[in-house]
Amino acid sequence: MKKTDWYKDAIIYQIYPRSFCDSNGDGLGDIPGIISKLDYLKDLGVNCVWLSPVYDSPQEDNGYDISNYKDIYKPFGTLDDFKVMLNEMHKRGIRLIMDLVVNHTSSEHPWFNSAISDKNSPYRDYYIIKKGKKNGKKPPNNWSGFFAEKAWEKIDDEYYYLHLFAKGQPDLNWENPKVREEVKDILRFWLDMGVDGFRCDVITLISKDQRFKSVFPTLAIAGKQYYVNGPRLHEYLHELNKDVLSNYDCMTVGETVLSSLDDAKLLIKPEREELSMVFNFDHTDTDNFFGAKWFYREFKLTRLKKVVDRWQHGLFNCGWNSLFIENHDQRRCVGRFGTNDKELRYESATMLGATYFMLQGTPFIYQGQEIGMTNGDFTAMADLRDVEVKNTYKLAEKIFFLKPLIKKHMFSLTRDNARTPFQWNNQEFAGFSSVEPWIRVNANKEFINAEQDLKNEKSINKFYRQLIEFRKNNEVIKNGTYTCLNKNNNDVYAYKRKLDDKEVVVISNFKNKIIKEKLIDELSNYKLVISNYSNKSNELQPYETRVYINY
Ligand code: TEU
Repeated sequence: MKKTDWYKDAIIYQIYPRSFCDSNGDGLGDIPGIISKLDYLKDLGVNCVWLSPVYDSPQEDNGYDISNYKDIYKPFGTLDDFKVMLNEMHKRGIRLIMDLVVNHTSSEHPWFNSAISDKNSPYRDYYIIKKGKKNGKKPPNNWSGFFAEKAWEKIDDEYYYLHLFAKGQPDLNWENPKVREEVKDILRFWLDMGVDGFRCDVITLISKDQRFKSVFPTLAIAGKQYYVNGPRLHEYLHELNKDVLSNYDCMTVGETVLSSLDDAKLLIKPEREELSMVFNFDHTDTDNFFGAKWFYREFKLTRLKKVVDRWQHGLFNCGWNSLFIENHDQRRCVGRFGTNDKELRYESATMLGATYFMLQGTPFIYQGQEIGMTNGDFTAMADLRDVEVKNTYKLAEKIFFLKPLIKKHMFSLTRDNARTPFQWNNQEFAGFSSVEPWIRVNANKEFINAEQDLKNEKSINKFYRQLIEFRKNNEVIKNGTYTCLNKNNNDVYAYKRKLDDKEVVVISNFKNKIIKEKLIDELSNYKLVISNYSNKSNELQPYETRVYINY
């Protein structure tokens, strides 16, 4: 099969199945629900879907804990439903990429059950199982994971298993060639069914330094120098590529937490034959310290520009960027990056949309982003569902300086913010379900919902349609250079894309105030093609955005 670069022309919509559309009234989204909304996606103009995990799972981490890689979580539907969905997508010119979660399985996966119940099990070596220190009283080392817990859990008096995420997510042992063969087998299973690629969950964690050394000091994510971008990462990815991925016309996007631009280059330079793209988090970390979201700090536009400049220049002609401002682990973008999720919600949502959409790379839209859904309206711990926030809260209760910090930001920073039910209409359960959903519907569904948005004169969805339409077949956006026009300006983001003598210029006001912008005077011969105000003066309105072309 000849490999093509179709992903460079993709506009990818992420579906978080639990929260998208519930067809059978059990409060959980499902595959038939997704099928019923495919025309909505087609109308939006996207040509690819990234589906968060739908595999069988005890759902400790909402499906990122898989107990059977070749079946569907029953409340979401069946394999037959999945095949119908895939076919219906393809009929509409929409490709499908699956979430591939293979750093860890669920602790309810039969491999793990066998591994921990029998020391001689052939599956024992599928996981990272080690003897504890001090006759088993202490874990093998002092690593901690991503969900505010120690990384080792006891199996019996002597042994522990490694889990970099929740206890129910034991890490696989990629050193074992049999594990790698299992992963290849999973890839082939779905690719042969016709899926078009994978978003590879925490893929940079799969290779662990086999010395399993303790670290000092033991801050959050202790030991990361021994398990992020580990010694055999590139070898493993190249192996998957060579043995499986290269035989299909598919793409991969790796989720690369804690990775730099240089790390990314090694993962995606085409000649290295590893991944197609990566998700980096430098831009979503512009409003925190140390890349740790709980250490919140005020957003600053110049900081964002620096990051975007670095990645746009850094991957030009040697890799390909992924572009995103939301996903299921991030809070909603309206109200973030200095914007406003109340009276200027339309302006904020559209400004952010236009600003990232004209960059070089493949844009991703997270469900609900295209109608300007906001963070959840949580007021009590009982409203929250996510294992990460629950664990973090537990830890914070024990550590005096963390407690006030986390309590203050818990509701605004929890991943649950992105996971509230999709607001289709203003009915009791937002048209998502006929019963009380698994996580509460935001009360603002009364006025923030897809049906209403599409009727509004100021429709966020229709603005996104314009962005998508503009990008399609646009060579300047696809291949042009990127230049930031006002690096040190902390209020307005202006950048130019250029290919031969064709130019696209984007100017976005990141502030809730009117700003006189001299650059606009220089664009008098350019055509204004997209904007979120009907203003033509050189005074930018709050959160105004404009896209100009010279051709
Ligand atoms: O996320 C990896 C990851 O590092 C994030 O969970 C991160 O720790 C968090 O967003 C910080 O707030 C991936 C998935 O996207 C996530 O949903 C899973 O929970 C996680 O892997 C484990 O599979």
